[in-house]
Amino acid sequence: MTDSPARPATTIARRGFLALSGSAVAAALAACTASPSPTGATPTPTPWTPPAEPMTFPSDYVWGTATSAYQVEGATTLDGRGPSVWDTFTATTANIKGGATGEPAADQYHRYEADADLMADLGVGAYRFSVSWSRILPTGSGTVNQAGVDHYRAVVDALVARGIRPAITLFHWDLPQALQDAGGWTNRDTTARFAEYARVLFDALGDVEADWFTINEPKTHAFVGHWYGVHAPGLTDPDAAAAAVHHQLLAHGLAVQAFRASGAKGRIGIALNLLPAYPTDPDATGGAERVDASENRLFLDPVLLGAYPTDAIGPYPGSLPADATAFEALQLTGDLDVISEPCDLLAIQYYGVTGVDANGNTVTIEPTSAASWQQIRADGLYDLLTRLRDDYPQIPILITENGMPDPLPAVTVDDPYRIDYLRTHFQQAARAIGDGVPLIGHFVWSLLDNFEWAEGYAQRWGIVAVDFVTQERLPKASAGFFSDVIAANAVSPD
Ligand code: IFM
Repeated sequence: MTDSPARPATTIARRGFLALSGSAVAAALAACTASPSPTGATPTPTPWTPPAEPMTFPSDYVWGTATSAYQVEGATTLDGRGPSVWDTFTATTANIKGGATGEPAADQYHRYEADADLMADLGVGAYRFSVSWSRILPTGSGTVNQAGVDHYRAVVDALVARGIRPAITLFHWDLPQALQDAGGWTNRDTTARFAEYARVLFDALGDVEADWFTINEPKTHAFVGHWYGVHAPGLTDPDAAAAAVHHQLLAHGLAVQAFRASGAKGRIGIALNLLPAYPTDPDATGGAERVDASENRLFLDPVLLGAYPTDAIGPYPGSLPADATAFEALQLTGDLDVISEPCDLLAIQYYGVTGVDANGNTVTIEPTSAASWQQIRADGLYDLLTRLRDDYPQIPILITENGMPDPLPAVTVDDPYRIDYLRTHFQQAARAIGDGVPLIGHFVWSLLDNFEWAEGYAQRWGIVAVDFVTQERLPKASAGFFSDVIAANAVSPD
């Protein structure tokens, strides 16, 4: 995710629709789309208070923390790594707050052992990290860089040695620049290159019991990177965004097929950022359904139901304003069968909600964090989870990101707001489990303060602070809170 840039204004004069609001961008940015039902927008939550006794989780519930390669690794030119779109994008200093780059980030390339110790001390059961594609295949395809493979083998071994389950994301937005030069995700061939890359990793690491995530937040990468121009590769073309949606989803399906064919151990799924959309009044229901379609169903339906929704793309407020006919033309026979290749789990990333007004514009209805796109509402998580239970039944759900930034850019270890955020979200997760949601685990974003994309180092999302000069790790109060929750496998009312 990123801070909320202004969504490109879309005025459709012929039909007289209004320009889209900037807050619609925030909605799309919101790291994770909730999936409203195919039949309607998310209902207004009913008030709920936690029980007086601690709420316990299933004995095999997974508690984890998460990061991604470009955000924490640094070492962007070491050991044969090729350049990615984020190296290119950050080279233009105006793209990123403070002119920051992914160098040195949290230097985890060199510090993964110490970070694994840190997680073991906290009692974390799983660590979600991503692999840098251009460390494995420096030009995205062809000759494998063994040093890159060896690095991730060492990371996985360090985790397993401490009893921490690896949760491996294949693509967290850092496309090799050479593939971008050939059209990136607008080029169908990138899907075959992704499957090639995935096969290398399944062969190299598939002996380890792990969770695999194909694509992280395809919505954010498509919309923010290809439509808003705020993330790499910095395009401002809704049709490119639509192509990036389809091709990322197709790449996901191809990788799932490759996973099955490889015989790799573990489970596989896709990580979708979902965003519950609440109509602000009865006239806003239609607009909220369109926001739901573009934010949530555009990703959930093809993966889990094998069909795209018909109301996600087009010249209407809340929709992705691309050419729907051109989007259909990208879909070749059999694509949706590949995209809906059965997964073992659905990974969801939840940060908050959006309101939608009678004009179909997204609006702020809840307090925001330092990330202006983030409207915090804990019971939105419950609504999202129960909606997934009802509309996409029987697939286990894993929350692979959930968290908030500190209010100020300075290092702090005193973060009562984050404790409150985590406590209330854990409560809603426990509530959902009690109501039959097959939720199997919860990862906090993030383990460490890190490079927050267009925000550079100005937004700190870690439960562990990082001094980016000394690389010292300083656990925040929320890390202690999280550790206590893990130890008890329960969350108390306050
Ligand atoms: O930092 C991001 C992450 O890369 C993807 N999900 C949202 C996080 C916070 O913005």
